[in-house]
Amino acid sequence: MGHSIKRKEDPLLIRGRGHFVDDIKLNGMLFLDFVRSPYAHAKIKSINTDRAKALPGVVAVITGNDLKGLGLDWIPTLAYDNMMVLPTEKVVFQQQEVVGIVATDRYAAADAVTLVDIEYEPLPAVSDPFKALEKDSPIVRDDKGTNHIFHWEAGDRALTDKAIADSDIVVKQDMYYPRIHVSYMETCGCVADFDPVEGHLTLWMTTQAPHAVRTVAALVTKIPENKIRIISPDIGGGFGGKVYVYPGYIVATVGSILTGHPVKWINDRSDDQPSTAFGRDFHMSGEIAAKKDGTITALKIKTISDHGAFHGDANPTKFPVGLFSIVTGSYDLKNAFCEVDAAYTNKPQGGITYRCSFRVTEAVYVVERMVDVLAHKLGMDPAELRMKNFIPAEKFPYKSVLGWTYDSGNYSAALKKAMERIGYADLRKEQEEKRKKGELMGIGISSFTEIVGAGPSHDFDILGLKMFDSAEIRIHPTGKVISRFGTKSQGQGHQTTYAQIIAEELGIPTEDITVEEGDTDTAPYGLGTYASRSTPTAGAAASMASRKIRDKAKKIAAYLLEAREEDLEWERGRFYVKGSPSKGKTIQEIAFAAYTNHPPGVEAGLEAVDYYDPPNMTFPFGSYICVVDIDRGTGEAKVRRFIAVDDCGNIINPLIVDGQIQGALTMGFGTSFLEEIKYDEDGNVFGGNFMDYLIPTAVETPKWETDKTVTPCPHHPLGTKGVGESATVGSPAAFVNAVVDALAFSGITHVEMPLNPWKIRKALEEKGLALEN
Ligand code: MCN
Ligand code: CUN
Repeated sequence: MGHSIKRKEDPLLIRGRGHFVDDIKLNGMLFLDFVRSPYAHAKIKSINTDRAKALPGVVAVITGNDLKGLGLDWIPTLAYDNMMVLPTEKVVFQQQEVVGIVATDRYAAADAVTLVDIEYEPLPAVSDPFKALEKDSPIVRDDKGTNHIFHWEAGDRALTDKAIADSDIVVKQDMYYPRIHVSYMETCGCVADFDPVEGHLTLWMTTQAPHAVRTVAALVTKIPENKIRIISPDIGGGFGGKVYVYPGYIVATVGSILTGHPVKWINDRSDDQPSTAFGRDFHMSGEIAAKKDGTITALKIKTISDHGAFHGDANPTKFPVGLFSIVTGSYDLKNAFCEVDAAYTNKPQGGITYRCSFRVTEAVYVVERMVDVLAHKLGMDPAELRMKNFIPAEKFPYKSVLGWTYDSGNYSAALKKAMERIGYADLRKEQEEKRKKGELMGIGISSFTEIVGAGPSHDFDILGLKMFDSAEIRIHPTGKVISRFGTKSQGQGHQTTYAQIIAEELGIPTEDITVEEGDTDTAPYGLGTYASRSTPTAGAAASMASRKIRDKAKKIAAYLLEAREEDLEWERGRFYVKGSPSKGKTIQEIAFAAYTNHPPGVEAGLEAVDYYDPPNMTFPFGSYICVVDIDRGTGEAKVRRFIAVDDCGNIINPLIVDGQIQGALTMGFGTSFLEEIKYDEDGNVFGGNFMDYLIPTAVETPKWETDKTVTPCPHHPLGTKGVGESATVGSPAAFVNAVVDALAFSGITHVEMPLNPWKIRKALEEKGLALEN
């Protein structure tokens, strides 16, 4: 632990020897493609599949009515809603899957897609959630009769209103967190192989949560759970988008059942981007109040959340908006209130993806932006305002006014370190001088607090499945280890870091430890990888299972050494007799004895399983500082420097953590400057492919500087906290704060993401700051 060993998974991947879903080729395998809706909202008057069926190579054509016969035209989502698999009456978003074509090869399937004749009657669509919540809005979901999904609130509204009324200064700011797509390298897909003789389904699929999917599949299809095997092979990025269940998985399975052949479905990019789950789409109105000296007295946030046509969030909390109530962030606030109203619109489902920690992205963005807006209003330095209001280090564990118990933190230390690294005081002087010369430069801070690691099972479940996670460790006679986990890496490096945890606990070299995940037939039950939960849950389980093995190893060692257990001492990888260090047995010798010479009364073998239910979430945090220079001609904001100081407690592998942070910063950068999916009034999608959805490449991406502080988690067996999403959660506020900081002197209080040159140029023009060509 604490060593930057290279990732064990990489040699295979970089030599092209990975095993992704599309690498699976089975005898007689067929291919599935979809006819998709050109309309956002339309009645289906008729579907004629004759021409498609007549095309050579087409084996089956599957419509919503076919699924209806099987009770599979609608299925439950992970958020207690239902979603259409294929429509029978109307379509509810553009690019929705309408008819599935199963053919002998991909090309025949794609050709047949163009031969299905569907008569639509377009209906008025609603793509704006505010309009969706108005009385005369078109209704997206006829089964619900309303576009209002839920109202949710946290905190004391009356006390917060009173604190706001009693304060010296109040500022308000509206802000929109745009709809974005994770754009993983590998699109979603599966291979479904139903064996009619055994009644057994094997489903290789791009899912982050194989066990949960299997249980839900068993309940929905009535195929017994022991006859369903879900395998998540290598996954080319998930980022939350692969927790959701998509029609492709179900129609491929039905296709295999109907044809008796394996069926493969792989989304094209331009199918995937506009139809799979998106992130964010949160319209927030913030209000923050303070005393003249900068003491923050209250925070109030009102939000309209756009969920698209189905509420499908894989949200393991009892709160419909995930962990948004972490919105008081790093600040010691006495009064806070937040409320969210969620709407159905004619868009695909989503909201909780894209390294979000379940709406923590939105919460951090709004509080970190509001603090900056307040600082500018007060004429106070944003760093000073933060320092003044941080939860002091000595107040941990800290109970927030909205109900969370933060485990540990030292926020001022992280901010101080970031300020020193970047030379904050000098930058402020430089900014002042540049402004006199008419040059625009801005400095943006974000001091975020994350909440990850779901979770304590009393508060966290998916459809009743409790959010623990698991590790199973088997030591074989020669001391080599096979370990299996209920989580599923999509690129996070679990094969390496779990091996490091076991190595730390048992002193067995990492190269002797194999880590397996993602096969429901072999791995112990677990809820999967998302919410940066793997280290807090399955990582802890790896520790606990190792310790169980150590307890048994001690018994065997005592027997072998003819000593009493109490007289044995553990050092990494070895028990020895107290006082005579040369008299000892290595873990490998003990493993061999466990199968060849185990003590009477002790079971043979050396293995353990642990299901770890964490006592609390983990609360990683950090302070990021961004410096931007703005071109008054083009409106381009260029990130000159970006320092990220992260604290995720004790670190298992610094190299992997740095990789996680740099990757997540790049995604935060993309969110802030480039990415956005938009819809026009009729629900036509813009940004549904890589021609007009911009993601950062190595060319645009700034050079990240990273650093850390270490505040161990008090309740995790290794003192670690999760980290996978921290930098995506924390960084957008730093980028936007930097751009607004450059412009604030002119009275600009906010510019919406993505901060493209066009938007910044427009803001400059409005204030007479733009240079003419
Ligand atoms: N780690 C560590 N020390 C710590 C904390 C974590 O060495 N103190 C290591 C872990 O052991 C693990 C990695 O860092 O190898 C991330 O751990 P963790 O924070 O527990 O997060 P998860 O493994 O649960 O990954 C989920 C998280 C989420 S929710 C998204 S979204 C995301 C992310 O990880 N998706 C990713 N990072 C991603 N990285 C890649 N390459 N691909 C994705 O799809
Ligand atoms: Cu919110 S994206 Mo991650 O939790 O899989």
